[in-house]
Amino acid sequence: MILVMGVTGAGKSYFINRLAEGTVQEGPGLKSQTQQPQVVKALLGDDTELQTEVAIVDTPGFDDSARPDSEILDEISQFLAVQYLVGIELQGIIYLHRITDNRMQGSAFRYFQMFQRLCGEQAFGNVILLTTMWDQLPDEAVGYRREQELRKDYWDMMEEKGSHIAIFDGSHEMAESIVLRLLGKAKVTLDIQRELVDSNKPLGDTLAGRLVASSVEARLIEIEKLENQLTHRLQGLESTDSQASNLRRERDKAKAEVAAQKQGRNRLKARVGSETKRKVENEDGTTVKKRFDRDKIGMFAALLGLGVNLVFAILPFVGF
Ligand SMILES: Nc1nc2c(ncn2[C@@H]2O[C@H](COP(=O)(O)OP(=O)(O)OP(=O)(O)O)[C@@H](O)[C@H]2O)c(=O)[nH]1
Ligand SMILES: [Mg+2]
Repeated sequence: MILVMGVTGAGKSYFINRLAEGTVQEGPGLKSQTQQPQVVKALLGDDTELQTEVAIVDTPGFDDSARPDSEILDEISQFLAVQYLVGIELQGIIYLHRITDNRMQGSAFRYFQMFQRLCGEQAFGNVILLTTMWDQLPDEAVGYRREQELRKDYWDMMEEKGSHIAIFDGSHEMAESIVLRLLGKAKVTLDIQRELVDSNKPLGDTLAGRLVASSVEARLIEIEKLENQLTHRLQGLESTDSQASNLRRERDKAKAEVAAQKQGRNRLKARVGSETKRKVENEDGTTVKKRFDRDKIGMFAALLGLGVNLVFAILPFVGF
């Protein structure tokens, strides 16, 4: 299995569609498009006897506007726990970053920090850090300068520990060669998988979860303060005042985010490992195992309630 990760709009679905046209939905990049992980199944090799199955998983990214980080981490951790428990080999992670972004800030920075902790240093050798959207730059030199900054501030340290850094040119050939590069690697277990499944830690006690928990607390303080300020301002206005309806809309939005952040904070208490074990064991004994027999990828998708999009072939398998 190979994961495609990165913040919303980084080009994850675009990358997968370059591998297999039309398998996942791309979005305009402003609002998160991939709400749930999606699985695309591929066959490697041209000899039907020897063909191996691999799943490429399109994942949801952090998004400043729509969903709390904790909800996204919860989702990612659930499929990582299932993958580990079902016994699917994880060969690598493709981490995408838009070169058109001026600086690593906001959700991109939070996500990257979370990503490093989720993997753990021992898994960095199975990571490809890939910059996207070079064709959207007004001047390539800007891209090379940004890449240098990214390397100096964040990526060099991962490269030293075995990550590979590359530029995605948007082509089918390159998408395929990146996948093949990872498929040549030994399987890896991520830190968060050991923490959740082997140590049965609550999500919020894992290294990645602790980071997300502290950003949830900080955001809650900020947004509750805003909600109170808006409520206070509304109290001084007549309900017919033209300003009032705008303020009320903003206040309701803040209120909804407070509720969503609190709900996300609760999910950080979940013992995702044992929840998943229960799910795998229960389902395993009955329908899922029978239905999928030795098709672990099918079982993975069924346990998570995900669709498997399409089977496509990566050829040739030899020569790397
Ligand atoms: N020109 C160009 N457009 C790209 C590239 N990568 C992505 N896009 C476009 O950018 C937008 C966002 O890309 P997606 O692939 O949907 O982003 P994502 O990472 O899947 O985002 P979420 O699903 O929201 O997490 C889409 O309109 C893509 O077609 C690229 O390398 N070049
Ligand atoms: Mg997507």
